[in-house]
Amino acid sequence: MFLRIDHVGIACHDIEEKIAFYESKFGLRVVSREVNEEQGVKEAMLHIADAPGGGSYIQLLEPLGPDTPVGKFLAKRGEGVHHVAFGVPDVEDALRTIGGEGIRLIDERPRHGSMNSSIAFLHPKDMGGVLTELVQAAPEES
Ligand code: MC0
Repeated sequence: MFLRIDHVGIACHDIEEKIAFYESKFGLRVVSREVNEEQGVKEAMLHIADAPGGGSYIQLLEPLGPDTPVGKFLAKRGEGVHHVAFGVPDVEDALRTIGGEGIRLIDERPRHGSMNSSIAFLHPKDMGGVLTELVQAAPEES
């Protein structure tokens, strides 16, 4: 079901500072930036590699406010890995299959994600403490 690791989401207080860090230390390149109001984040995708069904990225996440998923995470745990996202061929199919396994779905239906992907989250309490995201890349990227 999982094609690749699509991205690792990293929560940070200052996205510009973290972009500069990854660019200067590792030569990574920002390929997309977006403010996603629904998810309460400002985010940037830094390309790592091309992979089956899409790319593979580091995603930097700065919260739009304290009462957002990333804002609450930063207050509780500080900066660090916020979630792991797996590429899937079809996010609705994946949700049906995973829901049938009794794993709690945060999203019953796909939402808008980075670079026009379709995304859905699985609850960390049913995923060994790891907030897990499913990503279906936008058609032109596949
Ligand atoms: C919270 N918890 C986590 C966690 N966030 N555990 C692992 N990883 C995380 N990222 C744990 C808390 O420590 C707590 O455990 C319990 O879950 C409840 O947390 P809470 O702080 O009370 O918060 P809730 O319950 O209101 O919300 C947690 C939940 C939420 C995961 C349901 O953050 C959510 O819906 N996340 C999905 C959306 C999201 O994260 N969006 C931002 C990225 P204890 O043991 O203390 O009870 S958007 C994105 O990434 C998009 C742009 C994209 O990829 O394209």
